[in-house]
Amino acid sequence: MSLLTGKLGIVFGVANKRSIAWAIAQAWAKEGARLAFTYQGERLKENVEELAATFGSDTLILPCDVTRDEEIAAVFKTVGEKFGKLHLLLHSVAFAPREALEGEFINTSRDAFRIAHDVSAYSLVALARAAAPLMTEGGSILAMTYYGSEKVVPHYNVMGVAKAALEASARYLAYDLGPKKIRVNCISAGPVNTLAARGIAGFTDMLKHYEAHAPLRRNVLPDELGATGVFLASDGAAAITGQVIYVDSGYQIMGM
Ligand code: NAD
Ligand code: 0WE
Repeated sequence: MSLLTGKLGIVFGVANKRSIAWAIAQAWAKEGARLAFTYQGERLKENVEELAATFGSDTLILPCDVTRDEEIAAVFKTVGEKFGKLHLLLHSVAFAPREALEGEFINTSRDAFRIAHDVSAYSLVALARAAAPLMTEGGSILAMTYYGSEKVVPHYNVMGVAKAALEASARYLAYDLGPKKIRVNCISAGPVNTLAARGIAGFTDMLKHYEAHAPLRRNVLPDELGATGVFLASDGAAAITGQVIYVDSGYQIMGM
Protein backbone atom coordinates (compact mmCIF):
# COMPACT_ATOMS: atom_id res chain seq x y z
CA MET A 1 0.00 0.00 0.00
CA SER A 2 1.11 3.57 -0.64
CA LEU A 3 2.62 5.51 2.25
CA LEU A 4 -0.12 8.14 2.60
CA THR A 5 -3.24 6.22 1.61
CA GLY A 6 -6.30 7.62 3.36
CA LYS A 7 -4.50 10.78 4.51
CA LEU A 8 -6.16 14.16 4.02
CA GLY A 9 -3.91 17.17 3.54
CA ILE A 10 -3.85 20.89 2.84
CA VAL A 11 -1.13 22.74 0.96
CA PHE A 12 -0.31 26.46 1.39
CA GLY A 13 2.14 28.06 -1.05
CA VAL A 14 1.56 26.87 -4.60
CA ALA A 15 2.14 29.78 -6.99
CA ASN A 16 3.11 27.85 -10.13
CA LYS A 17 4.55 24.54 -11.31
CA ARG A 18 8.01 25.45 -10.01
CA SER A 19 6.81 26.04 -6.44
CA ILE A 20 8.34 23.77 -3.80
CA ALA A 21 4.77 23.34 -2.50
CA TRP A 22 3.79 21.84 -5.84
CA ALA A 23 6.68 19.34 -5.74
CA ILE A 24 5.68 18.18 -2.26
CA ALA A 25 1.96 18.14 -3.13
CA GLN A 26 2.63 15.91 -6.15
CA ALA A 27 4.70 13.54 -4.04
CA TRP A 28 2.01 13.42 -1.33
CA ALA A 29 -0.70 12.76 -3.93
CA LYS A 30 1.35 10.04 -5.60
CA GLU A 31 1.47 8.25 -2.24
CA GLY A 32 -2.32 8.33 -2.02
CA ALA A 33 -3.07 11.50 -0.05
CA ARG A 34 -6.15 13.53 -0.93
CA LEU A 35 -5.27 17.24 -0.96
CA ALA A 36 -6.84 20.67 -0.67
CA PHE A 37 -4.99 23.75 -1.94
CA THR A 38 -5.01 27.41 -1.07
CA TYR A 39 -3.87 30.35 -3.15
CA GLN A 40 -2.74 33.79 -2.03
CA GLY A 41 -5.01 35.97 -4.16
CA GLU A 42 -7.01 36.23 -7.38
CA ARG A 43 -3.73 36.69 -9.27
CA LEU A 44 -2.74 33.07 -8.54
CA LYS A 45 -6.21 31.47 -8.56
CA GLU A 46 -6.07 30.22 -12.16
CA ASN A 47 -2.55 28.79 -11.79
CA VAL A 48 -3.52 26.77 -8.75
CA GLU A 49 -6.80 25.65 -10.30
CA GLU A 50 -4.99 24.39 -13.40
CA LEU A 51 -2.37 22.51 -11.40
CA ALA A 52 -4.81 21.06 -8.86
CA ALA A 53 -7.11 19.88 -11.66
CA THR A 54 -4.52 17.18 -12.42
CA PHE A 55 -5.82 15.49 -9.23
CA GLY A 56 -9.44 15.58 -10.43
CA SER A 57 -12.10 18.21 -10.89
CA ASP A 58 -13.46 17.93 -7.32
CA THR A 59 -10.20 19.13 -5.69
CA LEU A 60 -10.87 21.67 -2.93
CA ILE A 61 -9.23 25.02 -3.78
CA LEU A 62 -9.65 27.99 -1.45
CA PRO A 63 -8.30 31.54 -1.22
CA CYS A 64 -6.04 32.29 1.75
CA ASP A 65 -3.87 35.29 2.43
CA VAL A 66 -2.14 33.98 5.57
CA THR A 67 -2.03 37.47 7.11
CA ARG A 68 -5.85 37.49 7.30
CA ASP A 69 -7.37 35.63 10.25
CA GLU A 70 -10.83 35.56 8.68
CA GLU A 71 -9.49 33.85 5.53
CA ILE A 72 -7.68 31.23 7.65
CA ALA A 73 -10.89 30.62 9.63
CA ALA A 74 -12.92 30.24 6.42
CA VAL A 75 -10.42 27.75 4.97
CA PHE A 76 -10.55 25.44 7.98
CA LYS A 77 -14.33 25.77 8.30
CA THR A 78 -14.68 24.52 4.70
CA VAL A 79 -12.04 21.82 5.16
CA GLY A 80 -13.94 20.65 8.26
CA GLU A 81 -17.16 20.46 6.26
CA LYS A 82 -15.68 18.73 3.20
CA PHE A 83 -12.97 16.51 4.76
CA GLY A 84 -14.25 16.12 8.34
CA LYS A 85 -10.66 15.61 9.49
CA LEU A 86 -7.10 16.43 8.45
CA HIS A 87 -3.73 14.66 8.69
CA LEU A 88 -1.24 16.78 6.72
CA LEU A 89 -0.45 20.47 6.41
CA LEU A 90 2.29 22.05 4.29
CA HIS A 91 3.40 25.63 5.00
CA SER A 92 5.46 26.79 2.01
CA VAL A 93 4.92 30.51 2.30
CA ALA A 94 7.39 33.38 2.70
CA PHE A 95 7.52 37.06 1.90
CA ALA A 96 9.59 40.11 2.75
CA PRO A 97 9.29 43.46 0.96
CA ARG A 98 11.79 43.43 -1.87
CA GLU A 99 13.80 46.41 -0.58
CA ALA A 100 14.53 44.43 2.62
CA LEU A 101 16.32 41.76 0.55
CA GLU A 102 18.57 44.36 -1.03
CA GLY A 103 21.24 46.32 0.77
CA GLU A 104 22.09 45.92 4.45
CA PHE A 105 20.07 44.20 7.17
CA ILE A 106 20.74 47.15 9.48
CA ASN A 107 18.43 49.26 7.32
CA THR A 108 15.41 46.94 7.72
CA SER A 109 12.36 49.10 8.39
CA ARG A 110 9.91 48.33 11.20
CA ASP A 111 7.27 47.61 8.56
CA ALA A 112 9.42 45.23 6.52
CA PHE A 113 10.41 43.38 9.70
CA ARG A 114 6.76 43.07 10.74
CA ILE A 115 5.55 41.92 7.32
CA ALA A 116 8.33 39.35 6.91
CA HIS A 117 7.57 37.85 10.32
CA ASP A 118 3.80 37.99 9.90
CA VAL A 119 3.76 36.24 6.51
CA SER A 120 6.72 33.89 6.97
CA ALA A 121 6.64 32.88 10.67
CA TYR A 122 3.48 33.84 12.57
CA SER A 123 1.38 32.26 9.83
CA LEU A 124 2.67 28.80 10.85
CA VAL A 125 1.32 29.36 14.36
CA ALA A 126 -2.04 30.58 13.06
CA LEU A 127 -2.38 27.68 10.61
CA ALA A 128 -1.34 25.06 13.19
CA ARG A 129 -3.88 26.42 15.70
CA ALA A 130 -6.66 26.28 13.12
CA ALA A 131 -5.67 22.83 11.81
CA ALA A 132 -5.14 21.07 15.14
CA PRO A 133 -8.85 20.58 16.01
CA LEU A 134 -9.26 18.70 12.70
CA MET A 135 -6.20 16.49 13.26
CA THR A 136 -8.13 14.11 15.47
CA GLU A 137 -6.12 11.06 14.33
CA GLY A 138 -2.77 12.82 14.76
CA GLY A 139 -1.01 14.72 12.03
CA SER A 140 2.13 16.02 10.36
CA ILE A 141 2.76 19.72 9.85
CA LEU A 142 5.66 20.70 7.57
CA ALA A 143 7.23 24.11 6.97
CA MET A 144 9.90 25.13 4.48
CA THR A 145 12.97 26.92 5.78
CA TYR A 146 16.45 27.99 4.64
CA TYR A 147 20.00 28.00 6.05
CA GLY A 148 19.96 31.82 6.24
CA SER A 149 18.14 31.30 9.58
CA GLU A 150 21.34 30.15 11.28
CA LYS A 151 24.23 31.68 9.33
CA VAL A 152 24.49 34.99 7.54
CA VAL A 153 23.67 34.71 3.85
CA PRO A 154 24.26 38.18 2.39
CA HIS A 155 20.98 39.87 1.33
CA TYR A 156 18.74 37.19 2.86
CA ASN A 157 18.56 39.72 5.71
CA VAL A 158 15.23 39.91 7.51
CA MET A 159 14.08 36.66 5.88
CA GLY A 160 16.87 34.92 7.82
CA VAL A 161 15.55 36.36 11.06
CA ALA A 162 11.99 35.34 10.12
CA LYS A 163 13.14 31.79 9.28
CA ALA A 164 14.82 31.60 12.70
CA ALA A 165 11.44 32.53 14.20
CA LEU A 166 9.73 29.95 11.99
CA GLU A 167 12.08 27.16 13.11
CA ALA A 168 11.71 28.11 16.79
CA SER A 169 7.93 28.28 16.34
CA ALA A 170 8.00 24.75 14.91
CA ARG A 171 9.74 23.56 18.10
CA TYR A 172 7.21 25.22 20.43
CA LEU A 173 4.32 23.95 18.31
CA ALA A 174 5.83 20.46 18.39
CA TYR A 175 5.77 20.62 22.20
CA ASP A 176 2.19 21.92 22.38
CA LEU A 177 0.82 19.46 19.81
CA GLY A 178 2.86 16.39 20.74
CA PRO A 179 0.21 15.06 23.16
CA LYS A 180 -2.25 15.06 20.23
CA LYS A 181 0.21 13.05 18.10
CA ILE A 182 0.63 16.04 15.80
CA ARG A 183 4.25 16.42 14.64
CA VAL A 184 5.77 19.66 13.40
CA ASN A 185 8.97 19.68 11.32
CA CYS A 186 10.87 21.91 8.92
CA ILE A 187 12.63 21.05 5.68
CA SER A 188 15.65 23.27 5.10
CA ALA A 189 16.06 23.27 1.34
CA GLY A 190 19.13 24.26 -0.63
CA PRO A 191 18.46 26.96 -3.25
CA VAL A 192 15.81 26.04 -5.84
CA ASN A 193 14.97 28.11 -8.90
CA THR A 194 11.40 29.19 -8.08
CA LEU A 195 9.37 32.39 -8.41
CA ALA A 196 10.55 33.44 -4.92
CA ALA A 197 14.18 32.91 -5.91
CA ARG A 198 14.12 34.42 -9.37
CA GLY A 199 14.99 38.06 -9.51
CA ILE A 200 17.17 37.70 -6.43
CA ALA A 201 20.45 39.30 -7.50
CA GLY A 202 23.20 36.67 -7.59
CA PHE A 203 20.88 33.67 -7.37
CA THR A 204 22.56 31.93 -10.31
CA ASP A 205 25.92 32.40 -8.59
CA MET A 206 24.45 30.87 -5.44
CA LEU A 207 23.44 27.75 -7.39
CA LYS A 208 26.99 27.54 -8.75
CA HIS A 209 28.41 28.01 -5.23
CA TYR A 210 26.43 24.99 -3.98
CA GLU A 211 27.60 22.94 -6.96
CA ALA A 212 31.18 23.79 -6.08
CA HIS A 213 31.06 23.45 -2.29
CA ALA A 214 28.25 21.09 -1.18
CA PRO A 215 29.48 17.55 -0.39
CA LEU A 216 27.27 16.12 -3.16
CA ARG A 217 28.53 18.79 -5.62
CA ARG A 218 25.09 19.51 -7.03
CA ASN A 219 21.88 21.35 -6.33
CA VAL A 220 18.71 19.91 -4.85
CA LEU A 221 15.94 18.65 -7.13
CA PRO A 222 12.29 19.45 -6.41
CA ASP A 223 11.48 15.69 -6.40
CA GLU A 224 13.95 15.23 -3.56
CA LEU A 225 12.08 17.79 -1.48
CA GLY A 226 8.91 15.85 -2.36
CA ALA A 227 10.45 12.59 -1.18
CA THR A 228 11.50 14.11 2.16
CA GLY A 229 8.01 15.61 2.46
CA VAL A 230 6.53 12.14 2.02
CA PHE A 231 8.87 10.67 4.65
CA LEU A 232 8.08 13.36 7.24
CA ALA A 233 4.35 12.96 6.57
CA SER A 234 4.50 9.16 6.84
CA ASP A 235 4.50 6.82 9.83
CA GLY A 236 8.20 6.24 9.15
CA ALA A 237 8.74 9.61 10.84
CA ALA A 238 6.29 8.90 13.70
CA ALA A 239 8.91 9.73 16.35
CA ILE A 240 10.37 12.80 14.60
CA THR A 241 9.06 16.19 15.70
CA GLY A 242 10.40 19.71 16.18
CA GLN A 243 13.28 19.04 13.79
CA VAL A 244 14.89 20.82 10.88
CA ILE A 245 15.83 18.29 8.19
CA TYR A 246 18.43 19.52 5.69
CA VAL A 247 17.78 18.68 2.06
CA ASP A 248 20.68 20.69 0.72
CA SER A 249 23.25 18.27 -0.81
CA GLY A 250 25.03 18.40 2.56
CA TYR A 251 25.91 22.10 2.36
CA GLN A 252 24.92 22.77 6.00
CA ILE A 253 27.71 20.59 7.46
CA MET A 254 30.50 22.62 5.87
CA GLY A 255 32.65 25.05 7.88
CA MET A 256 34.52 26.33 4.85
P1 NAD B 1 7.15 30.30 -4.50
O1 NAD B 1 7.14 31.73 -4.90
O2 NAD B 1 6.74 29.32 -5.50
O3 NAD B 1 6.29 30.09 -3.19
C1 NAD B 1 6.11 31.11 -2.21
C2 NAD B 1 4.64 31.13 -1.88
O4 NAD B 1 4.34 32.03 -0.81
C3 NAD B 1 3.77 31.59 -3.08
O5 NAD B 1 2.85 30.57 -3.40
C4 NAD B 1 3.07 32.81 -2.54
O6 NAD B 1 1.76 32.95 -3.05
C5 NAD B 1 3.06 32.52 -1.07
N1 NAD B 1 2.75 33.68 -0.25
C6 NAD B 1 3.48 34.82 -0.09
N2 NAD B 1 2.82 35.70 0.69
C7 NAD B 1 1.65 35.08 1.07
C8 NAD B 1 0.53 35.47 1.86
N3 NAD B 1 0.46 36.68 2.45
N4 NAD B 1 -0.50 34.58 2.00
C9 NAD B 1 -0.45 33.36 1.40
N5 NAD B 1 0.59 32.95 0.64
C10 NAD B 1 1.61 33.81 0.47
O7 NAD B 1 8.65 30.02 -3.99
P2 NAD B 1 9.27 28.75 -3.23
O8 NAD B 1 10.72 28.89 -3.43
O9 NAD B 1 8.57 27.54 -3.63
O10 NAD B 1 8.99 29.09 -1.69
C11 NAD B 1 8.27 28.23 -0.85
C12 NAD B 1 8.94 28.14 0.52
O11 NAD B 1 10.21 27.51 0.38
C13 NAD B 1 9.17 29.46 1.20
O12 NAD B 1 8.92 29.33 2.60
C14 NAD B 1 10.67 29.68 0.99
O13 NAD B 1 11.21 30.50 1.98
C15 NAD B 1 11.15 28.26 1.11
N6 NAD B 1 12.49 28.00 0.57
C16 NAD B 1 12.78 28.31 -0.73
C17 NAD B 1 14.07 28.05 -1.23
C18 NAD B 1 14.44 28.42 -2.63
O14 NAD B 1 15.65 28.51 -2.91
N7 NAD B 1 13.50 28.59 -3.54
C19 NAD B 1 15.02 27.46 -0.38
C20 NAD B 1 14.67 27.14 0.92
C21 NAD B 1 13.40 27.41 1.39
O1 0WE C 1 13.06 32.13 1.21
C1 0WE C 1 13.54 32.44 0.13
C2 0WE C 1 13.00 33.64 -0.65
C3 0WE C 1 11.74 34.18 -0.07
C4 0WE C 1 11.34 35.52 -0.61
C5 0WE C 1 11.56 35.92 -1.92
C6 0WE C 1 11.13 37.19 -2.33
C7 0WE C 1 11.39 37.71 -3.72
C8 0WE C 1 10.36 38.73 -4.12
C9 0WE C 1 10.72 36.38 0.27
N1 0WE C 1 10.30 37.60 -0.11
C10 0WE C 1 10.48 38.00 -1.39
N2 0WE C 1 10.05 39.25 -1.74
C11 0WE C 1 10.01 39.68 -3.02
O2 0WE C 1 9.64 40.84 -3.29
N3 0WE C 1 14.62 31.72 -0.36
C12 0WE C 1 15.21 30.72 0.49
C13 0WE C 1 15.24 31.96 -1.68
C14 0WE C 1 16.34 32.95 -1.50
O3 0WE C 1 16.08 34.27 -1.44
C15 0WE C 1 17.28 34.91 -1.21
C16 0WE C 1 18.30 33.97 -1.12
C17 0WE C 1 17.70 32.70 -1.29
C18 0WE C 1 18.37 31.38 -1.25
C19 0WE C 1 17.55 36.27 -1.07
C20 0WE C 1 18.86 36.69 -0.85
C21 0WE C 1 19.86 35.76 -0.74
C22 0WE C 1 19.61 34.39 -0.87
